[in-house]
Amino acid sequence: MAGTAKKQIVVIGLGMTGLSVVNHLLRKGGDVDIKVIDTRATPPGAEQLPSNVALHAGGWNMDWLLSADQIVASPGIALATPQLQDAAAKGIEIVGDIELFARDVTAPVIGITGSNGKSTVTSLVGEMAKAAGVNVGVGGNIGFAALDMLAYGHELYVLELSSFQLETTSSLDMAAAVFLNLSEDHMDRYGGMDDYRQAKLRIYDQTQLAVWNQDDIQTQAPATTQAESFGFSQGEYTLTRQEGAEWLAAKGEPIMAVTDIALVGRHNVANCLAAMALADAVGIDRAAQCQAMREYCGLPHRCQQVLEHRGVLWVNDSKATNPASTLAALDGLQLPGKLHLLVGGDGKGAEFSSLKPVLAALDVTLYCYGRDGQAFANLVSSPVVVETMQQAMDIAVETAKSGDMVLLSPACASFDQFTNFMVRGDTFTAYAKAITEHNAKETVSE
Ligand code: LKM
Repeated sequence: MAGTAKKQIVVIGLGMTGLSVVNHLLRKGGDVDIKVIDTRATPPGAEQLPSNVALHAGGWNMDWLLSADQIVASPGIALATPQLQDAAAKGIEIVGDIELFARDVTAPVIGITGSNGKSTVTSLVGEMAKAAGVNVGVGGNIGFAALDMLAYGHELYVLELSSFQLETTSSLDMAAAVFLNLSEDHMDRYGGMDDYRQAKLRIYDQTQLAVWNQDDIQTQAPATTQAESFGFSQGEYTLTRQEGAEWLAAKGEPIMAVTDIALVGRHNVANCLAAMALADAVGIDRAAQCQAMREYCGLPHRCQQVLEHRGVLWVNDSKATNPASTLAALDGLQLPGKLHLLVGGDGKGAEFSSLKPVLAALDVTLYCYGRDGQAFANLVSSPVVVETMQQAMDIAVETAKSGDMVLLSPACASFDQFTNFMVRGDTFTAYAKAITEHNAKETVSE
């Protein structure tokens, strides 16, 4: 058997990432046999799986798993899963999609992690690179899977990296990397905050430049890191005063007025400083950086105004999947009327008490829905507790008055009731349109 056996590769978890792994391995060719295991009964993307790749769905196949030469695990499956632990104990290599990307990429890579802001910084650095005329690939944990981009031979890759992706990555050489901030998230997958932080700190293991948030000491690279290091917020990339106004500054040089940034909110000023540090590291010129900061208005599902109806604003912040993200949405919010805030879903073991003082300072009705909706009910004196987001919206459309805002910023993952936060945001937007139109017709016929 030895010498003739093909390399057995088992991919765990289908979906977009699993498919990108399979397609990458097929493109590479060679003497490999690829199999897929997905514990879900109907794995997403099964219909796109090439027919020559075997799939075991709805549970484990320990024969496949334990006879593998390499296991490629989805970020959706914990390494602590007993079946994966059994494979690891047998000495079988377990990697993730980003590790496979690392082994084949030849162009420079920028990596971005953090509890919040990573998609914004990833997209903004991508816009800076595009403005400079660079053929850039932007993806990873957002948009395109990293391995799907490899086939296009970009000149630069900007990757958003989740803590789960970093756990299964060990040889990603980067030109620059940032750990933006740390706040409570994913406590259903980690033993505690330190485990979660250690996973994120892996981003600095093989980077030439470590960019960290000097307002959040937990993001600092360990003393053993070989990399050069720059700080943002405080440090090399900070704020200064120029012509009586607040300006972004890089290494002592004023760059542009904060009021010229298209993104809104104080946290986005910090995001711009981090993006500049990363862009500088790969030689993207300052004019291109500034153009992107003046023009880039942010992501869908991130505090996105979806409609205005009878003076009521409907805002989709479905991307708020942890409490700090919802806090950022509420920070500095000023309204002529009342805030109708929709929270709840899959709480991932988080504590929501940090929202209490902020809610106390607002004229707010709190709508709590989903599996962990109850966990929010003690934050205000008269919460509206319902089962679904749509039920909350039905009540909000009847009670909201001109000057009010209906804000979906749930502080939770969506997995209890939706496929992902994007589907949740699209559902919010479509349902808001439907019920406000209905509400308009009802009034006309009355
Ligand atoms: N075998 C097998 C599997 C593989 C994967 C079984 C299985 C899964 C579940 O799939 C996923 C996919 C992606 C589970 C995840 C994914 C991503 C769990 C967590 C994340 S995440 O943390 O990176 N992003 C979520 C978060 O909470 O931040 C996004 C939440 C949302 O609402 O979209 F079941």
